[in-house]
Amino acid sequence: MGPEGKTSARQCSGVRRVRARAAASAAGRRGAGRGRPETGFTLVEVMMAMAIIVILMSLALYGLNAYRKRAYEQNTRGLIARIESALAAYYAEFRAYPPDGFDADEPAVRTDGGRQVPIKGSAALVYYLGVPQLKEYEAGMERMKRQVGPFLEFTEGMLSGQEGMALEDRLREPTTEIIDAYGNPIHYDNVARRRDGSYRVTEQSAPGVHTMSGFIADAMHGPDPRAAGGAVRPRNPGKFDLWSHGLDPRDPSDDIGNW
Ligand SMILES: [Ca+2]
Ligand SMILES: [Ca+2]
Repeated sequence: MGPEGKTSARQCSGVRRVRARAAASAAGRRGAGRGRPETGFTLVEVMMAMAIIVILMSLALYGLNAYRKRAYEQNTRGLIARIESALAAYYAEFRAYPPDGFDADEPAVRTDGGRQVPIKGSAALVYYLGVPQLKEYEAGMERMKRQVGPFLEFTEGMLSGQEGMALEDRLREPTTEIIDAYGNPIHYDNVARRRDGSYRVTEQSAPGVHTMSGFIADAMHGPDPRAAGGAVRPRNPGKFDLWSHGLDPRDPSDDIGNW
């Protein structure tokens, strides 16, 4: 036998081995097919897939909640910044910030529409910033009046009131308050300095003290964030304090103020 014959014999035996392996493999598959179906999932596989779906869904929900929480907070910070700008424009005209209705020596009263109604807190701001005001001034020997404002262009979503209530009706109502992104009233305290050196500061821990409509319930209302050790101190002495009770009205740690 020559070298060619040897090669041929090796090739033949190689082919036989391949065929034998293929046959064994086919038999194995048939054997497996008899044990359980080839398609479908085991209970463990289904449970694992469901667990993964639950984990992904809870992660998405957590992300959405965190996003909404941030959006509400930013919205409320933006609202407070807008009120601050409007108060600066009011100050430029009157050389004082609007009265808040808490200080006996500086009453806050609405005089439009033939009614004289006391107002307080952010309800006072709705009037002084959202409704044109008359400014008295002297021109030579004469006392003149001119209309100034509104200093803040309110939208329905910024004000309390019933669903569908028009903006003009909200602005006309003396109990209408400015509401934060959480639907609760913004707090306003004019903390101007009196001649005797004291500040016009009022603790706003009880809802009846500072809201006109009382729609925020006692149980839902937190302490004045400026109160500490039995005393309440102005955060912006000589100016004004503005704040929201944030996501949790009872927890002072998430309050949002202009300080
Ligand atoms: Ca005050
Ligand atoms: Ca809070």
